[in-house]
Amino acid sequence: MLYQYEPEYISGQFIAEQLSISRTAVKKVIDQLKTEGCQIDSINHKGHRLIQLPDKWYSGIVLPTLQSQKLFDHIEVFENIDSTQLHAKQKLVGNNDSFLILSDEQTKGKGRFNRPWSSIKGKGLWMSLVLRPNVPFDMITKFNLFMALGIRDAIQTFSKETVCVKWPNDIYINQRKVCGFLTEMVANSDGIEAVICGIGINMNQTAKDFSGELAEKATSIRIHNNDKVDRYAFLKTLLQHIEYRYAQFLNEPFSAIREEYIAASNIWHKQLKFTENGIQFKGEAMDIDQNGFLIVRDEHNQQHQLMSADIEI
Ligand code: BTX
Repeated sequence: MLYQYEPEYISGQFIAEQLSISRTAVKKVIDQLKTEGCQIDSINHKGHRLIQLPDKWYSGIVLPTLQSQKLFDHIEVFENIDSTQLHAKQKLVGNNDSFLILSDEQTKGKGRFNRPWSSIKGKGLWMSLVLRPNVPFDMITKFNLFMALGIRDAIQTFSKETVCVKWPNDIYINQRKVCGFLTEMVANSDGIEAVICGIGINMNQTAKDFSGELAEKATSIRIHNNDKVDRYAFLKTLLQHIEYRYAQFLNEPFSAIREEYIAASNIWHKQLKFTENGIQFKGEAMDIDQNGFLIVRDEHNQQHQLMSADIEI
């Protein structure tokens, strides 16, 4: 309620009436929120006003914020988890639900090929989305391409600088990675049972939060925004864009977004290092074909069609 009424004051009496609880219970919860780091201004005879939230997901705000979305049935919010992706994979068994898993922190966040994904507490958006598209399993590559544009568009609305897609799994700002995502699936001979899209977005890190190799490689939305990013506003925007792109994925071929995807990509006109199936070579990205495969010309002028590769920029 404090978030909903911000920046107004609301009285303890009003909160108590709305929630059918006692004023003592309201006071207890407000005190607890303050110890958790919520900055709340409480004035006698006037009430309480939210000044600032801590860097934490409150399900009481996440749920109403995402109320209008139609992508999934339910949401689970954690303060700490090993990996939202691992948890999502356990939770999808034995049901047909679509759902979202969010956590403030991951202790074993994973990227592709089991690489570690840095997911420090309260700074990023670490989430896994389980969807149930009724499509053949070779559509998974196409799914990834649509998601990339959805994530790119959402980050762009919060960034002063241009946000690019780095085929097939990353989003970049100014040559640095702001987001990595991966799509895994559970399938049988009839098609896909579930798609699990794990998304890691650096939202509110400052430069000093990135150490080791990330000091050179990573960036956050905040670094390209005037201010700290409102995590709830960003989550809402992201899911709106994903919902739009998911509907597009279900109804249209990749060719419908091909030009948009090519224009959003940051891999053109430079020598790059590619690794696919353990084989490395240097070359130049030439095109993305009608199926979303990357066409590369190597140093020996040979052409390759890549389905999913690692690219060093
Ligand atoms: P990736 O394998 O393309 O990226 C991993 C590489 O990115 C690492 O080797 C490291 O160099 C770099 N890296 C690690 N952490 C960060 C970071 N926070 N920002 C920028 N660069 C980083 C991309 O894999 C897919 C990542 C998906 C992560 C999400 S988070 C929610 C979900 N749960 C989970 O365990 N994974 C997914």
